[in-house]
Amino acid sequence: MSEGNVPIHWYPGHMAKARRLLQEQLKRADLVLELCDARIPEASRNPELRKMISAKKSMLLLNKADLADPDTTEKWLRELPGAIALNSLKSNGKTVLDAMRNATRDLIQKYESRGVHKTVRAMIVGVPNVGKSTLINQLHGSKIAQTGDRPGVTKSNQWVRITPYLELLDTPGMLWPKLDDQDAARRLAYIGTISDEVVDLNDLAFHLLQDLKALVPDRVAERFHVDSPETLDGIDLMDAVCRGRGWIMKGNTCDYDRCSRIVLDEFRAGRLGRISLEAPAAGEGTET
Ligand SMILES: Nc1nc2c(ncn2[C@@H]2O[C@H](COP(=O)(O)OP(=O)(O)O)[C@@H](O)[C@H]2O)c(=O)[nH]1
Ligand SMILES: [Mg+2]
Repeated sequence: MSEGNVPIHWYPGHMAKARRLLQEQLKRADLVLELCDARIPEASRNPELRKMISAKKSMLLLNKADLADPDTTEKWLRELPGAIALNSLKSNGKTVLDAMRNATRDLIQKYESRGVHKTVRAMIVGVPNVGKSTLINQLHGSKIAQTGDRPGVTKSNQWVRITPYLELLDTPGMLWPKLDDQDAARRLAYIGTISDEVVDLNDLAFHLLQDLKALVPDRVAERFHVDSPETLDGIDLMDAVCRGRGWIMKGNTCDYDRCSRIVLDEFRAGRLGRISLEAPAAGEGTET
């Protein structure tokens, strides 16, 4: 395998269509819930989407907070007033529903004063795989939106009634056409936002190991049975991980494909513990 950088070209054709649809649906929305990933609250916010929703009332949710370092999430919440940290798999949604009610109180009162029963329409937006459909299911109390641990599961827009006063719209995840920052692109790929079919998994795992080594060397040592990972660099680290976990092929060569697949899977499943890859200001993640 090479140690070079394999650029990520990631903008699937169907996203242009998703964008147009979203723009159309936005006209009907009273409120927008923007989901980002609590492990990478910067890289997982789509600047194009933010521009599109800038004229709307919106709320930011840091989802998958159960996988992020709690202290770093606290820092993000101080940095982003009004944002809510969430585990969509577990939360009963009360915090989110209360916040939505507060955000639209004026609107509802305006209608009520005219004797009109107003149904608030809220759109859930965000990059792929961030947990939009899971949140809808949690708020609805049943599996009404399809979910899956890969991008592109939600194809069409589905309005879902949550209460007599609230409807939610699930939307397909949106990426943006141009991303100059390859580090940010990689972080999005680490967490499964960009389809694994369009990225070089060996290159991705190679960089993920480098990042993890810098952030949480002890956990890398423990999980992959590597002595002093902080002293190893690049391909030497990947080799040590292969040997540590026994991913060796005939002829005593390292099985990089197997290594890459498992390293990514284990990171995504939180097997290395709660890790934030981005922190406010300093720009570096921290560990618990
Ligand atoms: N650990 C964790 N996993 C979550 C959370 N929310 C969603 N997921 C998982 O993330 C994957 C993508 O969820 P999905 O709702 O389909 O994402 P969408 O593409 O934004 O609609 C699924 O495997 C979910 O089970 C969360 O808060 N914590
Ligand atoms: Mg979805």
